[in-house]
Amino acid sequence: MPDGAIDRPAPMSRAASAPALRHDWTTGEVRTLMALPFPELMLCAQSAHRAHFDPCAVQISTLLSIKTGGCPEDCAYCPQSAALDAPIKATRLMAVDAVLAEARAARAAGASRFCMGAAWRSPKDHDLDTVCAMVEGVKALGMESCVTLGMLEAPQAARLRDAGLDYYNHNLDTSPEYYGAVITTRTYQDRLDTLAHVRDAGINVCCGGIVGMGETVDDQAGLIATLASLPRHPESVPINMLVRVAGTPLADAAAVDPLDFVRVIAAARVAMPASHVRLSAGREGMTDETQALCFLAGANSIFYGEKLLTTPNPSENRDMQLLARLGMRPV
Ligand code: SAM
Ligand code: DTB
Ligand code: SF4
Repeated sequence: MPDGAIDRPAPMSRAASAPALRHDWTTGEVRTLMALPFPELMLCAQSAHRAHFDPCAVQISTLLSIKTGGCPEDCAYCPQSAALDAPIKATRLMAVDAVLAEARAARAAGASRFCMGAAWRSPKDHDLDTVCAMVEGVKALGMESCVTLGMLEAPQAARLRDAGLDYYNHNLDTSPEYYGAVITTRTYQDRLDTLAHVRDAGINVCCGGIVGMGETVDDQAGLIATLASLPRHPESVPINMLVRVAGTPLADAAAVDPLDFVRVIAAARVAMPASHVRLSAGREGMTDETQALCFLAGANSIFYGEKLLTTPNPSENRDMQLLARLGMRPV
């Protein structure tokens, strides 16, 4: 072998040789998986990851809040809820041109997907016209589009599909059992209904949850089992570490042990091996080493850009440097 070369295993033929996707995960099974010794769990996660993806590639999405604050829902984690005492100024829906200027900047910085979030319980039909124009504009820039607008009826999902929407984000957030401790203004079934409308419209589903809201490991496992038991695995699975925002009821929630967070990422990867697992909110407070472990556990997507919706995210430089240090590349 020449100097400096390493004896790499031949690249696996992906997907063709992978086991069939399962849709019958139970909470107990996921719980058992998460309780494995760390090296065993990492092996399971990496095997699943490599059967479907290049483990060195990270998908890059940039987020923009197109309508901030004043939301009628009471999600205990969210600074945008009007029911809470968080210092977020409510704004009107942004103009299409202003949104597309941000999308162009995100594309120039290296993002392949542009995600637009609105603090609504559900969109009004005239607001949906504006959002559809944004989706068309983002598509015309050659980027993938994603929106998160709250609950949707089937005809609204069809309109977004007709505008060319690639992904709809709608999180289950936690287990069915713990949901009522976090949100009282809507039900788990409401969320499942919207997910069905989006799926049936043929739009890719982006659906995940939050770790660090005081839930048990069983709740974390219950979330993953529920996601993995949907009729189609969500194509994108964002796993957020709670960003504790002053003024929200969860401002003083106990910090998450980073290794426990890595276990949730690994469980998502094993249960939904062909989905993109996004290491989502919470990276600003994470060390580079924790993020590296998340990538080793199968995370293969991040939010990129200095702001999430209302809270900070690592700088673009820090992210590009981290990926370069790990020999990984943005896609
Ligand atoms: N209003 C829409 C909805 O709830 O579906 C869309 C926007 S909402 C901000 C999107 C997601 O962001 C929530 O479902 C939640 O999972 C996540 N999120 C909100 N605040 C967060 C926080 N403080 N920390 C972590 N994730 C958060
Ligand atoms: C998701 O799962 N995380 C993103 C996106 N989907 C819309 C939102 C994170 C929000 C974090 C708190 C904030 O910045 O307001
Ligand atoms: Fe509103 Fe979404 Fe925040 Fe809940 S998470 S308060 S629905 S913006």
